[in-house]
Amino acid sequence: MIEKLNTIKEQAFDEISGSQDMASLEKIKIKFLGKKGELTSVLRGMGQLSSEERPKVGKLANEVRDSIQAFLDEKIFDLKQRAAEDRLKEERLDVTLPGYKMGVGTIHPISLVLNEIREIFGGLGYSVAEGPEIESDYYNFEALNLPKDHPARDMQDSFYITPEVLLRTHTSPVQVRVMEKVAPKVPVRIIAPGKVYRRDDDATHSPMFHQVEGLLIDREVTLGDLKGTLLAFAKAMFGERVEIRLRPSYFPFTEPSAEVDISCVMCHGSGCRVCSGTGWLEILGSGMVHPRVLEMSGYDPEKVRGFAFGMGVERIAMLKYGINDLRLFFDNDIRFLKQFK
Ligand code: 2NM
Repeated sequence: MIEKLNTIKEQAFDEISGSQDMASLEKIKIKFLGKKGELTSVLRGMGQLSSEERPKVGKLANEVRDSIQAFLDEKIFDLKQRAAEDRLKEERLDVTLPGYKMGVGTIHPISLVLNEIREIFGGLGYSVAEGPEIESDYYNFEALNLPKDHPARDMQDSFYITPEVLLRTHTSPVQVRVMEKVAPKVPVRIIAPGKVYRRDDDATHSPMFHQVEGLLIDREVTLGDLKGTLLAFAKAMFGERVEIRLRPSYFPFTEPSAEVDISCVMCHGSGCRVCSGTGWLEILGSGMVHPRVLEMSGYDPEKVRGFAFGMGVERIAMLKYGINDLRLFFDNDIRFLKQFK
């Protein structure tokens, strides 16, 4: 019987060594260790043994079973290990290969110009203020010296949500909100960039466009300060050769008021198609803040003065980049957009 057990062990080890897959290992396990396996049949015959032999044979049978099981486990572990290594080799990635090329977007020309305006006025000590695009009649009109029956309200036909709530027609309400909050503190130096809405829609007017308005309040502020500030802005935006001129104008929220022109970016003043032969291009509106506007927002117009200005960002971008059609900004045609890098 001892012989038989040793033979079983040898045979099992041989077969396990020669096996290359899990299925055949499973068969080997059943063949040697299963309920109807070789080892079991030897154990069944143990009844015939003498009481001296039985413990010895029993001990050996246990050792044989354990060693076969251990060798099986070892082989299964090896097989799994090899399978994992094979998979790793097969699925190997060369992480040094160049990746897929991603299309990189470009910044919209309006955003480019907005960023540049923020940068220029940032350098002059202005900070950026923002406010809601849905505004009350009070902030959009009333507080800017435009009472309900004022004829100048016709200049900016608006999108109304209720009779008292509308889409802002300019970013001036942002300036009013700031003045209310900080008055009577001076100096105030802010720009208010953002989207504004007017009931206009043709080749040169869009119902939504972008504005930047600026406001400065201090104890001594003059029209000369306004002109110097706007000249510095014009030169930074369009080049050092640029000159400006102020023409008298009217806004309800400023007195006096002025339109500001720059010398033509195309012909530098000699007259061409772009400037209709005048040598000048209008770029913004401006003026000294009306005393009533200062007063309504909590400032004493006897003690402080302010200047303010407002520009259309689309118009600035068209002049700066030589764009001749406003609608190009809103068509989202990438052949247009990708030219701005
Ligand atoms: C313009 C022209 C002139 C302006 C006035 C104010 C405020 F709030 F201070 F009264 N903000 N912006 C202003 C003045 C805007 O845009 C063409």
